[in-house]
Amino acid sequence: MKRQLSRRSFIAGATATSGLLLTGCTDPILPPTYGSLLGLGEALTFASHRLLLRNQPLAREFDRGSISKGFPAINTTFPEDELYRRLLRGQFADWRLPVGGKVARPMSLSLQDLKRFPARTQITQHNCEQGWSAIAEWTGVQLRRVLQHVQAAPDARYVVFRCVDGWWDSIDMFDALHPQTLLTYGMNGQELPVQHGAPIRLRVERQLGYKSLKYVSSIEVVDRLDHIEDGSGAMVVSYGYSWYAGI
Ligand SMILES: Nc1nc2c(c(=O)[nH]1)N[C@H]1C(S)=C(S)[C@@H](COP(=O)(O)O)O[C@H]1N2
Ligand SMILES: [Mo]
Repeated sequence: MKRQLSRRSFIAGATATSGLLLTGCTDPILPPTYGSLLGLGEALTFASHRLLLRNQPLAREFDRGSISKGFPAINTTFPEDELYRRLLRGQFADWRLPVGGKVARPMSLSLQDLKRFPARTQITQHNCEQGWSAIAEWTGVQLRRVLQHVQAAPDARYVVFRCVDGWWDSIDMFDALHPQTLLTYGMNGQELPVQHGAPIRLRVERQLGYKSLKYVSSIEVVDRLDHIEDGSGAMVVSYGYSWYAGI
């Protein structure tokens, strides 16, 4: 269901947002990269999105006929990692996904474990920051089911993902608990192909394509990001991209 935003409520929202930013009530609503001039624009976008999308509306879903004939595969399309290649040869039977951090029951999940959760299938548009987009059908488990299963701490704030090819990124709980945020193992009705991130690829539908990590190798629930890697929240920040890539 779409809700029309009146100009008045938009202005009210924007004012409230900048109010929140200005009062120094920074902690709960700012992306980890807010402490710079560049970060200010990102923080404003982030805070407005959190306000305007607070009812967690779904990203647009398409019908089967809209699925793109060719879906580009870019950046890493076949990780060079030896262990990865061995697991692939065994059809990922020995692959495990550690889920830990601020959770009551840390565990390592097999692909079968992930497939035992209720599945969700969605046809969505992937939007790459490099200017292309493509539509595909994704099947997987909602991240929120996995977070529930491991009993993520109720006050945890972010989920950090690491990948076989060294990529890492994080999302906040708002996006982590969104019904369309999936750990996918299927694409267009087939097993997820290697070039698109087998065995598990994250889908974060309301952010740009780079947040949808391929080859996910671990999940960590945290309440702060400053002690993770370089503290910026995402590998791509060092390449000039923003941590929050809301669309
Ligand atoms: N681990 C990992 N995740 C990744 C990438 C990558 O190279 N490695 N590229 C990102 C970018 S910029 C995009 S647009 C999409 C590309 O996904 P595709 O190859 O399935 O089209 O994956 C994103 N996730
Ligand atoms: Mo991208």
